[in-house]
Amino acid sequence: SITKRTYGSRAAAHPIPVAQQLLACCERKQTNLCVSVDVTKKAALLRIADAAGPYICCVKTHIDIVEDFDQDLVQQLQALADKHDFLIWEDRKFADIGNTVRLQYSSGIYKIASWSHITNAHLVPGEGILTGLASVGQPLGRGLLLLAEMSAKGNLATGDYTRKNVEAARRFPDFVMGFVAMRRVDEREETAGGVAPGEGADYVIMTPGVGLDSKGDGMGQQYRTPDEVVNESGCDIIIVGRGIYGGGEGSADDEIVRQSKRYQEAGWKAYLDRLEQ
Ligand code: 5IU
Repeated sequence: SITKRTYGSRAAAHPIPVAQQLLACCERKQTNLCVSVDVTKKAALLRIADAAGPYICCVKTHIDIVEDFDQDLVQQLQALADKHDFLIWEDRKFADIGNTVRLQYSSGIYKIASWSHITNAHLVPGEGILTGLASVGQPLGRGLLLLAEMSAKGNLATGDYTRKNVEAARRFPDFVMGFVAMRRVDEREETAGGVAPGEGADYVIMTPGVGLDSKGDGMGQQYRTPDEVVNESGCDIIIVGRGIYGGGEGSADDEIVRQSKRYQEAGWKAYLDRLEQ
């Protein structure tokens, strides 16, 4: 099964270039840590990405919360991605019809497709959302994650809805690289009976709601440890936000470095333990 394979062997065999890049980066830097940088100032975003950079495979942004956004932010973030060797994921959670998301992805102030290696979408509108996003992202070599599950208490992405995400992904094998999910939703027993087309495809499972010191945030977030996420649940990438940078505009650089190293080590140990079991 996928969980017994190394990131390096999966990278070599993956059909989607950006998934190859992500998995190869994990192998090269010995990290499965993605830092989620939810801050409202450009300088804070860049400072956190620079401090965490050596210890991560990916920076996840919410670009629409940055009050002083400009194109220079994107250029500086791309320069940090080159300097430290990580990918960029704009956590846009597209959720409209194909024609609208096509425009939201390519245009407006943010022009997400022009700089973000990875983005993500809800399947609520149906598979037209994938046709629309793929029309923009695929020619640029971008990858998409489907939101098959969520971390927050009481969320509605469960059961048949989760299964439908996996089935839809199998119909876009050159663009959907994986899922946001809490476990290996792509395993055989999770898909409706029979052999689905593309079964056996390698999906990258990226998982938020990871924290070592807290169980929740009072607003529905639920935290699990890297071992629970990677070793017990078989997810591939841990996403950590406030566990690394605190809250507000963020912790001091040395504290960001300390926490990034701590989550990198915990995530990598969980991965090595999973390979051994
Ligand atoms: N995020 C979740 N849960 C989800 C999805 C996305 O927490 O199910 I989909 C985002 C929200 C935030 C980050 O940007 O991941 C988690 O941040 P904290 O580690 O600070 O809770």
